[in-house]
Amino acid sequence: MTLPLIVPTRPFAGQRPGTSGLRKKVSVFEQPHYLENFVQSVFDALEGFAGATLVVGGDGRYYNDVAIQTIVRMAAANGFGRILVGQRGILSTPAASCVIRKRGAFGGIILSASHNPGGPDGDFGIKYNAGNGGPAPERITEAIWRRSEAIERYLTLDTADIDLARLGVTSIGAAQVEVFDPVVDHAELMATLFDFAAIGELLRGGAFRMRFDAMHAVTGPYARAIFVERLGAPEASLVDAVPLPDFGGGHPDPNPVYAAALVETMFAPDAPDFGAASDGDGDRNMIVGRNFIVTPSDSLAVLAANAHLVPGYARGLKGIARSMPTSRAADRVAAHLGIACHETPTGWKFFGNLLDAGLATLCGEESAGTGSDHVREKDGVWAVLFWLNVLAARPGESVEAIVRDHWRRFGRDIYSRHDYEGVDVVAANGLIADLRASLGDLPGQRFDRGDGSVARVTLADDFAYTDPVDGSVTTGQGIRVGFDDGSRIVFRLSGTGTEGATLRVYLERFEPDPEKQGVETQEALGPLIAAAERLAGIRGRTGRDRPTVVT
Ligand code: VG1
Ligand code: CO
Repeated sequence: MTLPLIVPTRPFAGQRPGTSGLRKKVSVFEQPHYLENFVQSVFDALEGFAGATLVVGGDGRYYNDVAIQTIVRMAAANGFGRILVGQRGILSTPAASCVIRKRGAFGGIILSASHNPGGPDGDFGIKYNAGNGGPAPERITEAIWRRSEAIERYLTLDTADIDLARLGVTSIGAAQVEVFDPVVDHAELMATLFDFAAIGELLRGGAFRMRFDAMHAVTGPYARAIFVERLGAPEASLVDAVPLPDFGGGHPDPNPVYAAALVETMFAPDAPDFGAASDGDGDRNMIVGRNFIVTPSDSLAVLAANAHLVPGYARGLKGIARSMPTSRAADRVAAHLGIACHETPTGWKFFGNLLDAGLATLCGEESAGTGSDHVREKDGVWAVLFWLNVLAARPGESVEAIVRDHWRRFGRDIYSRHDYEGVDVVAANGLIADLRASLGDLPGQRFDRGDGSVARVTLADDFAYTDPVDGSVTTGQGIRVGFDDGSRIVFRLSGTGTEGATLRVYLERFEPDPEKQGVETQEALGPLIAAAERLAGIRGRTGRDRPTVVT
């Protein structure tokens, strides 16, 4: 038997996981021992996995295959008994969550930088998911980071690469490595939740056309297996459905800026009825109707309000959870249904406890993430199927009609996020620090509402969260400024970028009057945008006169 090699190493600074794992430039990960140090720190932060199962896979981006070979050897050397690897190294984030749960694995390692660009000059990332299938909670990610600061050695094996293309089991050291089909388990789970007969009828009928843009990222194979092979949608419904290591040079972030091609198709005269896209690792979703983009916060609310039409959720929702910067649209549905709506910090890791404890069924984030208790990650293909199921159950109603009807019933939370990417780190930190310092002075301040009336600040704080299940406290999660007319501005810095800082400004205003709900979003938010500038001095501090991305 091959004995583990003990390789001496020294710590790298900065191996602290962010909103969703450790993300760095590929060139950073390519440094000798960099990946190994982090992986060993993960294993050192865990206990009790001798002989247990580890799931490994990624979004197919550049360096995915190299990293998988390294991780497999290290997992075997560290005493895992069985290592499950997605064929060709492919495994979407939600599918990884599904497989960890279904196969009773101890945990999993997912290689992805999600919506960040890939390729030799792009980004790479790695995250650990626990046995519930969800992102490691902060208790574990902080332990991994502390370990990485003191690491002196890692364990590996001197063995040949495994063949990632061939399904089946091989031995390495004392461990068995199983290369498995990455789409089957997830597709089977989807079939238990949705009315595949009704969706299939809709997609095969000819009167309804969909377009799914996989952005050359991981969802291509999942979309083909489900929409085409199981549900009978024409092959032409899929675009950019072959995963590429550099995502075809694109930015696999499903929003109107980076998925402009899909938006163009959906706004053309002969547009399909339904459009959708997913991101690098398949956990995000963008939903577009004909001439109509669905705001992710609205999408969560619409799905919640229509969940009774979907077999997997027809028995009712236990609760809803949304990240703090996500609009309050879902809260209104929760109130209507008589269930709780939990407000968590940004990042899916905060939903895990609520889902495990049965306190929430649906979860969502404004960043195009929606999911449920079927796994412990957000799930792009799941969200698309949910929408298709709703459309099948409300025949003749378009995506736009369904959303407008929702606004009429619940009111419209007019919402937008402005991102300032690649901003100077010192300037961005200064902006947030000064806002934090001014919180005490804000309540009572008056801001012009744009129609001659004024709104007063009623809430100004730095969001902190106490997990209702384990009591853990997370602080510093974003500056919230709330007004007496229900409007809100949130400022926070991204925890997923790799270059400089990204400032996110989240803006929302409630419009209950159906007569006024047709307004253009940026126009309707104009006074709030001006208030954000007055509060934070964004232009002067960042040197930018407009956001990089508006969603
Ligand atoms: C962003 C989003 C957040 C999401 C996270 C991971 O984080 O805002 O809602 O959970 O990405 O999504 P940040 O810290 O950059 O705002 V993914 O698809 O990258 O796993
Ligand atoms: Co993602």
